[in-house]
Amino acid sequence: MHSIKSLRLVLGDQLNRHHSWFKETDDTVLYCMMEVRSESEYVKHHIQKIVGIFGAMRDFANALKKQGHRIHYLKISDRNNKQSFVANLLEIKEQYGIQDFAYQEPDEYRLDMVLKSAANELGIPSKVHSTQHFLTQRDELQVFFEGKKTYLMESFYRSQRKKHKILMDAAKPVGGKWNYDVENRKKLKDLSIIPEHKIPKNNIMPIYDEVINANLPFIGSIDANNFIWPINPIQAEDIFDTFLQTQLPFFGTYQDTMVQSNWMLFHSRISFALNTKMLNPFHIIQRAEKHWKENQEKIGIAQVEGFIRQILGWREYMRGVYWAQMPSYANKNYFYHTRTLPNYFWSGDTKMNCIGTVVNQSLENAYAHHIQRLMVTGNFLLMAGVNPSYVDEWYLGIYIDAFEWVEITNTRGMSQFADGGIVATKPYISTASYINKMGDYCANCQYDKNEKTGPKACPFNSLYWNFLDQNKEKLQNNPRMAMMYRVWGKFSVHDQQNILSQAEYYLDHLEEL
Ligand code: FAD
Ligand code: DLZ
Ligand code: SF4
Repeated sequence: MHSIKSLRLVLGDQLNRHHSWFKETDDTVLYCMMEVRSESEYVKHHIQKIVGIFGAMRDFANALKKQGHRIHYLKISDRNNKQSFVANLLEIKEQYGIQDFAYQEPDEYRLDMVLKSAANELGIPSKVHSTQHFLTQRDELQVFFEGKKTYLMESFYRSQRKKHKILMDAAKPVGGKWNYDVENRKKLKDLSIIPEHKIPKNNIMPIYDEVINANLPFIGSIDANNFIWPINPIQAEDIFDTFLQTQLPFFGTYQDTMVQSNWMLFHSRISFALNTKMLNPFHIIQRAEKHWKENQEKIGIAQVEGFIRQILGWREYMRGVYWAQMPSYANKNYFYHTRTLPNYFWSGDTKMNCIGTVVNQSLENAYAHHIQRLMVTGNFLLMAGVNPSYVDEWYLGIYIDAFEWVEITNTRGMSQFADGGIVATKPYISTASYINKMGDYCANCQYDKNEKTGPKACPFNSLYWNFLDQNKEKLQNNPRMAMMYRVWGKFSVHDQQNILSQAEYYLDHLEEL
């Protein structure tokens, strides 16, 4: 065996087994991976997120070892673990007499800074490599929208469809339309069509015990004997295979539906595997397109286009926005919101059935589907005027798929409109009417979905009109908001006063809702 010369760092969300680094073994290269407090404490993560990332990292390291690669793996419980990337890297350099260092582009601005300065501190030549995961470069979106104030996802998405020849019929979109979103708005009435879901049952108890012994802060619950998230590509592919067979045929149609008794519906639940790079997005897109082509009698174009748009469009777009806008994006607060996050976001203990259901489900599974994140929790926090930094902290901690590049752009941008309209063309707010139209929460709620005022009035109703009223200057010239301002203008002054008083009362008693 040759002596080690080069050190290569692999982060917890860089578990790409097909990376060119791993094609051939080389005795002079040492890979290092580390479970560190510094990564586990920057927000209070869900226990399933911590344990899931450590589980997937360990599985990845074992697979590399089996292939013959040399690995230095630091577990959270190891005595010689200095618990930060920089301190561990300095120690490893001395221990092995390392002469050069390489790492893959981190997806997070904070870590980009940390690793740049770590590379300096090491005082040896260093190199940054691509993660070979995304379909676009970090700065591709910025170049695409050069000089523009808003970044329209749809135009970026179309350019990606053409560039990668996805769902294309020569120069035209397959089926004649680029986007079938208008067909994706059905409420699910027949619950019997919800398919059996594929859920792994990993025994992850040893890692859970180590995390508990290390006293890492966390939120949420876990069944560590039957851990429900994939920890390797085989399990992730298995979930995706099942999705193609049973959920994709309904994906687009019921994308925005909400059902109290089912948290998975027709969603793929591959975001954790994608964001940790166990799955490759291009491979997923190609498999979805191929599966659709072979099963067109069962799967309509609206279903597959809706799914592909999320990955080829939204996911790449959000990453591009992140790198175009960071670090200033993390301080954006267009409405100057200052309130703190109500305690029931940590406990689920609220009279609002929609919020209670989504928060409890999130604490239990580290997951909520898109419309729950956007139109239940996000909608409420925006209308309640909660400071976007607290909102970010909650979303970044609670979801298993939450990594800042895709969390902050969705939360601060799409959901809280804190960027003033870079990502979204209007704030995503609604009364109970939308929540009731798309789901079944209102039927079991202590509040009345139809009331705007009075002790039983649904808080979403008065908060909605109050939000519009309070932010008139910033929003009334937005063409997409014009109709709602016209409706508000038709309320009598007396009714407007009552609604605004009701909202004021709710905002003063936010913790009691
Ligand atoms: P599916 O509904 O099956 O969609 C398939 C895939 O498309 C997802 O796995 C995901 O990779 C991609 N996708 C879908 N919507 C988006 C989107 N808006 N932005 C980027 N990719 C998307 N997604 C994250 O991956 N991490 C986050 O931290 C995150 N935070 C969010 C916060 C808020 C407030 C909102 C409104 C959305 C957030 N999303 C986030 C986007 C989306 O909700 C999740 O990607 C999705 O719920 C993951 O579940 P799934 O894999 O079952 O997705
Ligand atoms: C989220 C996370 C956690 C909880 N722990 C670790 C860890 O101990 N070691 C590690 O390499 N990565 C961890 N991660 C993921 C990183 O925070 C992730 O690499 C960054 O968020 C960059 O996207
Ligand atoms: Fe939510 Fe209001 Fe419906 Fe209750 S009535 S579930 S608070 S939207």
